[in-house]
Amino acid sequence: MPTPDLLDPKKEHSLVLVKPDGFARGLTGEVLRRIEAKGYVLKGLKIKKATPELLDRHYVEHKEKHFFQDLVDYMSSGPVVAIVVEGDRVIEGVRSLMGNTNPTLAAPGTIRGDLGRDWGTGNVENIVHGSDSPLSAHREINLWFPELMWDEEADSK
Ligand code: DAT
Ligand code: MG
Repeated sequence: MPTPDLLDPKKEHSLVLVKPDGFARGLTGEVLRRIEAKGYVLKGLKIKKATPELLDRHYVEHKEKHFFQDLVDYMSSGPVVAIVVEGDRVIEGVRSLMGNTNPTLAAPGTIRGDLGRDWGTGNVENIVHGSDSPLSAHREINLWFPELMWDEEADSK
C-alpha cells in the first residue's frame, strides 16, 4: 500500500498548471475554485519557476511545432502554479473545465472561454494546462512532483 502522502496508483490523476499569465492575473484561486467545486481533490500544490529544460520535457510532443519556442519562452516568463488533482475521470473532466486550446474558440463557461484572451500574433497564452491522457499524466506528475510518485519497482522488490 502506498503511504498516505504518495499518490494512490489505483486512482486517476491530472497535472494541472496555472500558467504565467493566469498566475500574474491573479486567477490561481479561480482555477482552484472551479476544480474543487467540481469535486476533485487536490493532492499536490506548488509555485515554481519552470526552467526551459523542464519545459522541454513537459512539452516533448510539441518540440517540432512552429510555436514551440514561443511556448517555452512564455511558460518560463514567470512562476506557474503546479497542481496534482485526483478524481474519477479527472483527466477528461479537467479538459472539459479548461475548454478549447484557443481561448477565442473555447466555450463560455470554461476557464479559457471565460477568462482567456484572444491569441494575437505570437501570443500563446491560455491560462491553464491539464494532462491529456493517463500516460501524459504519469509522465508530467513525475516531472513536476517526483516526491509524490509511488516507486512501483522498489515496492515489488
Ligand atoms: P492543450 O494545452 O489544450 O493541451 P496542446 O497540447 O495542443 O494544447 O498545446 C500546448 C500549448 O501550446 C497550448 O496550450 C498553447 C500552445 N499552442 C498550441 N497550439 C498552438 C498554436 N496553433 N499556436 C500557438 N500556440 C499553440
Ligand atoms: Mg496538451
